[in-house]
Amino acid sequence: MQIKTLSYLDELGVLSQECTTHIPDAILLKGYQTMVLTRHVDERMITLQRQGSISFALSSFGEEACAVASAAALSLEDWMYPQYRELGIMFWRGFTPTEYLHHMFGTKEDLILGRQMPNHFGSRVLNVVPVSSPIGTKIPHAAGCAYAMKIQKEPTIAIAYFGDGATSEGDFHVGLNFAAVRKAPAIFFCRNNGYAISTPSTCQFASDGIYPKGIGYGIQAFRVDGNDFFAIYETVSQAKKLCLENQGPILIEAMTYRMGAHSTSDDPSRYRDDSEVKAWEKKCPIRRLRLYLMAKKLWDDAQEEKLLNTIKKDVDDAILIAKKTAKPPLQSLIEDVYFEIPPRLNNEFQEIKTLYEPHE
Ligand SMILES: Cc1ncc(C[n+]2csc(CCOP(=O)(O)OP(=O)(O)O)c2C)c(N)n1
Repeated sequence: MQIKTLSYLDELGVLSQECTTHIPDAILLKGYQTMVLTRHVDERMITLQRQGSISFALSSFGEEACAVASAAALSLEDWMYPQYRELGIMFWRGFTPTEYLHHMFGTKEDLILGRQMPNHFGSRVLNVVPVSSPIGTKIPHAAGCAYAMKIQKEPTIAIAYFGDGATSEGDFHVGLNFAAVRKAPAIFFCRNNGYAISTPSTCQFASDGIYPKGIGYGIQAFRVDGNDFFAIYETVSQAKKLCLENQGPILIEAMTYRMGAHSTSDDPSRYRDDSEVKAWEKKCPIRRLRLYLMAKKLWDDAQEEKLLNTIKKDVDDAILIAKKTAKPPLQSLIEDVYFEIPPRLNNEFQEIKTLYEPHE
């Protein structure tokens, strides 16, 4: 079986064929600016981790279009279940650098009060369910959420994002099968970025990528160029339409590449050749969209400089604010799970209190 990869925007920023979905210029411009912001924030987080200011960071270098273009094609009422390389969905939906920095520093203003690792973002008002570390667990959650929306006749969908590695988890198979049987309006968005930490996809599965796994469950699948804003936007728009016509769920395999290390705990030079990374530089989703916008006279060098200066200032300010903000109260460690705190937990808390030296 020959699987076609949908692609519109070439490496020079030229549309190789007319995109059948009309994408308003305002969406392209906001999408571009959101990808640039995401890239800059990711870079700064890695530096902060190296300086010892935060404990950990993951980036979405090279994969920004997957998050931003898919978020652009959906509406705020659609539920999102990110893995961890989807920071772009947060910024698209209006999360500010300051809100993100509070999360990365685990301050008292962090929406989850520092109870999670950095990069485990989420927001109730933005309909983004917080990231959790165990890979794949959000896939059945999204399937269940989508099914609930179908029962309640809500005109919305749920989208679960994950990497190729997550498709080797049982949760992937459980989630897809459940959603397929119940025709739940769910979009399963797989970023096939070539690696699960140090394991290349060639050592992960014998199938031709992820696409056939959807077909195996009776799910309509699409394979797209994951570095092409146009192809992703169109496919996700189409997927949502199919879901709402009760033809879902849909599996999307976005072909992309993890340009950075897996995380700040990883050294990719131990397991992959730099030439591979270099070859993907030309496919950068941000560069491709910038070239397109410039050729269409929607963007120029002066606007680029202004954008970079604004982003730099916003992120500098956000870092200063987060650094100055107190940590959450120690008591928050044991709150928000039980209506009444069980005695054993309380005893443990009393013990922790004797060891605790406040940072403020
Ligand atoms: C259930 C589970 N097993 C293993 C891990 C360790 N782990 C964290 S990220 C990761 C790789 C995931 O790869 P993939 O889904 O392809 O996403 P990518 O990091 O490439 O974006 C692994 C194995 C985990 N967090 N959870």
